[in-house]
Amino acid sequence: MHDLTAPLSHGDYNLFRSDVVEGLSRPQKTIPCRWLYDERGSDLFEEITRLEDYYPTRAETAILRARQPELQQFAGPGPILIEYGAGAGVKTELVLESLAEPRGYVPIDVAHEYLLQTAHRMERRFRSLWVRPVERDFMSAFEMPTGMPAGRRVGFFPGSTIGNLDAAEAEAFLSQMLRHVGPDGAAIVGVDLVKQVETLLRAYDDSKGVTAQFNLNLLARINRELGGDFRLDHFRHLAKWNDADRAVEMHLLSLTDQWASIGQRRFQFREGETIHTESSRKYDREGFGALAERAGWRVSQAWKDDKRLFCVFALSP
Ligand code: AVI
Repeated sequence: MHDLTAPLSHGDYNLFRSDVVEGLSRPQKTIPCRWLYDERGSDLFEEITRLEDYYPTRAETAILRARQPELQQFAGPGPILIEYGAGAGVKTELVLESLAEPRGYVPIDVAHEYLLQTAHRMERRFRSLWVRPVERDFMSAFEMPTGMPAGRRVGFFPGSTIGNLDAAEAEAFLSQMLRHVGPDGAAIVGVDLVKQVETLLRAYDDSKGVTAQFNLNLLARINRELGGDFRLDHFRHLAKWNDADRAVEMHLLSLTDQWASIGQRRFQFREGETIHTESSRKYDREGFGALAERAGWRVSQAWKDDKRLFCVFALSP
């Protein structure tokens, strides 16, 4: 999901512009969270994952490390790992190391540079591994590459990225993953858990202000790439808990009555009005289990960290 380098293609430019214009025309202004990840946004997100206040990356890595023997047993001998939204592939090495003689690795991401870097790194690190990067948005419908070696296919979706999908998207994603791995396959999915609201809000409004920069960078990107004239100092980052959706939401709060333009289009903002830029849904075991079941999976194992902040689910068809 991380767009590392490339300037927007014509098609992406049109999509970005129409998503922003359409989203800012709604009663609750909103911009899809995928646009947070330009080069600067991707760098800021990597910085977030290293913050003390942002616990999910640390907790998930600790689980994957502690459960290496169980992961190996779950995946079986000679598996093929399929990683959705591979990005920089930070946790990939940890999982590939756990597996017994993995035969293949298929990283999937829209970020060309990250994808190739990760693919090459894994090829060098695991000499006999069959590696085929797939440059696709993991939410689009697509097929696995041809010529995959025989072996159990294991889908890998770490980082609680599933939390950034709404219920329908999450179910569609899990269904497609099941189609990709087939009836003999498996999946490993990292999911952030519901917890004290205070802990959640600290993770999404960190004391160093990196998440605030990450969120405000979206307005800088609109100014730069779409010719907008947003005044960044007239907006503030806001993280809030939506109890009905069980999600932490990021918003950009207008600090004053103001107008902003994108080309010929003008948008009015009232003081206190917000642009909703991301939802990060949190689950419990039952809630995620029910979602997985609707998509044709069953929970085989659910591994939590010591503080029960995060859960890695092992799913079977
Ligand atoms: C990528 N995704 C799982 C992150 C999350 O926690 O929802 C994105 C993020 N937004 C703010 N901080 C991190």
